Amino acid sequence: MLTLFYAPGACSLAPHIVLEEGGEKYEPKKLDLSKGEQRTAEYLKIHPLGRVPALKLDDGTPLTENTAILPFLGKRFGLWPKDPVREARALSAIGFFAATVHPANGHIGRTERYTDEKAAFPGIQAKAKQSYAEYMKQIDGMYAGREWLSDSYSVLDAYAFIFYFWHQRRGEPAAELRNYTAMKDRMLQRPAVQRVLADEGLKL
Ligand SMILES: N[C@@H](CCC(=O)N[C@@H](CS)C(=O)NCC(=O)O)C(=O)O
Repeated sequence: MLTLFYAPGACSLAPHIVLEEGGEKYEPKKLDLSKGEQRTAEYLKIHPLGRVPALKLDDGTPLTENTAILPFLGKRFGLWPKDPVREARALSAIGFFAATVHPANGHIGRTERYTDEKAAFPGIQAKAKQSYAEYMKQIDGMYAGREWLSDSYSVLDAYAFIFYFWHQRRGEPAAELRNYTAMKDRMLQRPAVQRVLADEGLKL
């Protein structure tokens, strides 16, 4: 059985949704990041960086990083494109989300990781918010004229959903992202998404 280590409202929301969509029995293990549960000696053996998500595979070995976890789960549950070109495009989107969009969020919320100079925080945060807003527009464009990022619902949509949620949670204007907002509304219709949001105590 798969085990997911997750924290409410974190980027682990994507694999959490995908596991719930998959319909297989899995073990969800909630970590409280504010209490530092991601940095215990026991958890660091699973994820040496002390982050979520982490997935324990059927054989008990850990898998970290959304870039690996999401394609793995997607293939297991039929939420990943089979065609080689579509798969390459899916990897391209995952790379963009993980290496560009998510780090911009980190610069806003975890600025201490990027400089020791407190005086530099506001400038870094302002620039990162600006970049993040640009990325939101880019993702909005990726959804133009389509329901889902790939040909059908896939792990990409669960991943994209988080960045919209974070943007909205910061009080940024999200409704003007019309395609992205419509996708978020489609996500909210899905029973698996509803169950995960209830479990994580999140409201969109
Ligand atoms: N590149 C990693 C990022 C993981 C990550 O930064 N997770 C955050 C939550 S979104 C975390 O665990 N933060 C806890 C901490 O930094 O102490 C991935 O995509 O899996």
